[in-house]
Amino acid sequence: MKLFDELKWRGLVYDMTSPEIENVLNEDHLIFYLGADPTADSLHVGHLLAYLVAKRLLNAGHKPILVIGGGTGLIGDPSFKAQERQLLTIETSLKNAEGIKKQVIQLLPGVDIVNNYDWISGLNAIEFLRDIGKHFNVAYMINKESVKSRIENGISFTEFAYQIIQAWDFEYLFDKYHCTLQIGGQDQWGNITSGLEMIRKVHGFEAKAYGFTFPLVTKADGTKFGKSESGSIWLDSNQTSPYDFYQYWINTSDEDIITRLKQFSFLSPEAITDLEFEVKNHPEQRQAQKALAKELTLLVHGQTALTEAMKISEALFTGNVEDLSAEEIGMGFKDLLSIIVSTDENIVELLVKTGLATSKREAREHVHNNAVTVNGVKVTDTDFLVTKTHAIGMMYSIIRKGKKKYSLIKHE
Ligand code: 383
Repeated sequence: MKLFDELKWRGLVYDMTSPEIENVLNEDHLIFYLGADPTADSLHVGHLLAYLVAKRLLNAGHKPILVIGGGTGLIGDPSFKAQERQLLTIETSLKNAEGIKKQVIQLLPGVDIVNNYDWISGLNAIEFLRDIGKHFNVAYMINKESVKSRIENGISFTEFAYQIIQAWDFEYLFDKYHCTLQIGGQDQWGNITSGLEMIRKVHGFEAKAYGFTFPLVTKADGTKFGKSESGSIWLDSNQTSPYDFYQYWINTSDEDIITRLKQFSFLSPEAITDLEFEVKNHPEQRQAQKALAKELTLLVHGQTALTEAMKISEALFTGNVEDLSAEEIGMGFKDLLSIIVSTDENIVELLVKTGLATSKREAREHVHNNAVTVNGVKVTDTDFLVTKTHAIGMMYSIIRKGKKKYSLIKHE
């Protein structure tokens, strides 16, 4: 399949500034760019889609330039944002930019990365207004869908001027590197087209440059993509552990998983069609979810982290938790009901305290029925003590009742 047809098949084409793009993407070798602002010190899975689109273009022979918005991040993109943003300090913007840069390198090794702080910070007010601002008609700027609601409800000149700065980036990269295509999510359409506007004003109407956007990722149940109960799914392993990252994809619904594979995976259309068959016929095996979770965890976190994430998942599934380290338990049980104890405690008491039994009588029955294990070892005596000395890493004890009910005891 040719690049453009594949992007279409994967549901990654939202809009483009010219129908020529199809041919240009299929036949030419372009220099293109994608930008991200360092509003946080890590990218999240929404950004991941954008970098994967860049990777698809790269694999098809186009050359990416990845722009980190150290400069634009200081202004704040108002596109489809309901409210004015809190300004970042220069230190935060540059520090965040470093964090993001590392992740971008992990995703697209060897690709050119530039920080727009390098050219934007040198601009003075007279140059900004005379050399750049003069190319923009205010009516044109006001009419952008991306800032419409803000024009009505309030926008500072700072954020209103953002589109001009991103437009200048495109013109700058066009001029300096012959970069002729900017890609971005559908929210970036207004900024991308402002860039084309500037390129035409400066370089003449015959100047060939293009914009291409991909759609926002949506979920069948209407909830927001990229969030779990504990918040955003970040690429930084300190903010979202590789295990949680892995689980996020594993938990994709059967309804969404094929769409998600098309968008996020590099598996061939044939392989994805095979997985579609599996979802229809053996949904309980979750093969499609596992394939996606594996591929993305490997890409973002590497082989060691993937192996560990799979080990934790497997242990929780089979109940063989005694093989896990304290650290792995901390990750795997993060969202599970857990209680903290400061002394050794009796198993019957703990079964009640953790809600695994509703009464002591019921708790004793569970023990007599051989249904209770502590750290993978069967408990047969109702006088059994759960102790810190026997805890995993002197820190955690895992009580399991029946096949699938767990609770975590943390020893102080
Ligand atoms: C800055 C300077 C440029 C070109 C682009 C930018 C960043 C852009 C922006 N993008 C979003 C971001 O940084 O704000 N103004 O959070 C997101 N992107 C990508 C994609 C997306 C967009 O980084 O749709 C999701 O990830 O375009 O929201 O010269």
